[in-house]
Amino acid sequence: MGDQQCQERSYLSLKIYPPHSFSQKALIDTQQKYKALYKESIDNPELFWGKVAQEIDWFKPWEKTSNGELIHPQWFCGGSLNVSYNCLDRHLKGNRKSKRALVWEGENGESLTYSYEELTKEVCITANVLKKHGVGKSDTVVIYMPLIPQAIITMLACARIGAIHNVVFAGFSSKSLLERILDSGARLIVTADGGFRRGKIIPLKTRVDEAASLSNQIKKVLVFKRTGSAVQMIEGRDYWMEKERAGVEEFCDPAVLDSEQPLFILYTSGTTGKPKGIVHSSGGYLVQTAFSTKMIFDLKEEDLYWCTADIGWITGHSYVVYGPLANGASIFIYEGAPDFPSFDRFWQLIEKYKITIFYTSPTAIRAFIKWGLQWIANHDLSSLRLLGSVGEPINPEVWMWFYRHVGKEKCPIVDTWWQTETGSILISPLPGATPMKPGSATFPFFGISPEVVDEQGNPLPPGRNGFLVIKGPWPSMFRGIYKDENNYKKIYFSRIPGVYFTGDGAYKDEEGYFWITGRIDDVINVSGHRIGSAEVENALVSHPAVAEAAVVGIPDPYKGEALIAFITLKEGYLASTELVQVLKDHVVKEIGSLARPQEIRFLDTLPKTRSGKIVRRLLKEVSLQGRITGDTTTLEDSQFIDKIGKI
Ligand code: 6R9
Repeated sequence: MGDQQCQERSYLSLKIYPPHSFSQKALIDTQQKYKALYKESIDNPELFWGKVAQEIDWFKPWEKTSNGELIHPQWFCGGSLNVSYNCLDRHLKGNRKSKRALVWEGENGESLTYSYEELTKEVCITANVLKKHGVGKSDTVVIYMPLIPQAIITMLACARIGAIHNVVFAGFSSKSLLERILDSGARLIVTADGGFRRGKIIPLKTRVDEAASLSNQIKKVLVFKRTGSAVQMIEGRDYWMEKERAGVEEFCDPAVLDSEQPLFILYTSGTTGKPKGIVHSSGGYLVQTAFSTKMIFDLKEEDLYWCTADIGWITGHSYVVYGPLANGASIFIYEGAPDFPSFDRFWQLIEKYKITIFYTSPTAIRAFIKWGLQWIANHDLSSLRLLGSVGEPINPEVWMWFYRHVGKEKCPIVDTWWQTETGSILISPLPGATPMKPGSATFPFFGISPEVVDEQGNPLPPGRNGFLVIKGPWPSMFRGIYKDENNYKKIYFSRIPGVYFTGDGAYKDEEGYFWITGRIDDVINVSGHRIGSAEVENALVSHPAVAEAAVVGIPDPYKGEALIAFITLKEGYLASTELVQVLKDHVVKEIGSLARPQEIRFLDTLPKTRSGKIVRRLLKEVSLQGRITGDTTTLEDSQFIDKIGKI
């Protein structure tokens, strides 16, 4: 066993208690209190969530807390509310009118601050522009933007009028964008002329033009100015936001919406070749994101909270925008990458703005470790009081580095496990109460009953790895896959009936701590982003040289997992380093740079079962060990094993 592995093992038995100074002021300050409230929440979920829901403002109170269903759940039935009202207007009544709602820094160093009053006004103006362009309740609006305040303003503007936003991450290609536009039925897109990333301009409007040219579904494009780069504007279709906002009213009445009104659709990768449009509600989603933000991040009025996720992902929806703003928190967002123009960009920002809560990903932390302590040493990070991690399992030694060098051993770390589908965090420490174990997401949040089970759904004893499932519904649970009822039922509720199937593997230790071991399906987690093997395979096969493709994920010291593609070529094509480059570029063009394979390997045949299914498991083993140990009796081509051993 190597030194590093030895160290990892020794961290596994480590328990770190929340610093006393933190617990003293925390909302939940002892494990006993957590346990008592948790028991209450499980014994009587209706009563529990009913109480929690009173923390948000309802235009009309709900009649029934929930319909009790796991499949097609409904929460706060009969109630009506407006999510943007809850994130904005209600704070104006109290003393938060001039409180900072949003602080932003651009990659080029520009900075902007919006008070709650200013943010409300901007949201109203944008909502009125959307209305002027014909957007109404339940219409879908695609948002394809860099991380600038206007992106958040547009999300809230949709929420204000009951339109359903579909945010597409700015790193996705025009093809991926088009796929999401078509599936969600959007006729209007909100974008920017471009965004800054590592000194370069991401040509967002050009990509929108490409997507729009391939379909006549897109009738209107509203464009914010960010980079000032020249863009083509098509008369009657494209409009500058700056011009459109002039002349609209500065107030927009928040629409009175049913608790179950969809708030947004967000696409995420699954095991099929097509991303799934995950649909979230208004009432249940807001109640649980607001409550979990308050409890898990132990929010205080003076906090300046920075979650580094992009709004293109669920973390950006729940823990950049809706959860914190519903609590009247001050949020910070940054447009650029952590390594530009220098490796200490994030530390500069924490020091400059006196950030108090810093929520990021294991991938980012692994990069900080790689760049070295010299980048962090000269910065004053004493404003920090709480750290968080999300998106992938965090290695214990990466956890320790974060704890020591960023938190200086005085900040608890909340390792938060959840998914696009769950809407909010389901397993996490409570920072003032939970004794932490580096690498474990620890215990379930209030109202949540996770279990580790075998293929038949039987609970497994401590230490045994199995499937992570969740028993019973919770308010922020997704309401479906957009226009895909079959897969909704099949993927999440069929394999083990009666529970929600997460697609993750996990085990519980003797003390009941949950340890998430990663995906058990064909979803690969690269730098915290979910990528479906089948999507990358489809992209590869769409190239004329490729006959067949199989994509697997292998552990990567920096990205968590890296993509390895195995391909067979069509007649007349020869393997070469040039072709490798061409194929990598092709995937980037088809999906986006996040799906670029790290390696492409050529084979003359792919391993298949007798029924013709590619056995990715074998390819993964080969990539990892250079040899095959698993069961191979169902393989069609037994020669394959000899062949692959030689590549
Ligand atoms: C929030 C988010 C979900 C998948 C999930 C799991 C992995 C997320 C994790 C974690 C271990 C954590 N994941 N948080 N694994 N520890 N704290 O990331 O949503 O993009 O839908 O990804 O990410 O594998 O199933 P999403």
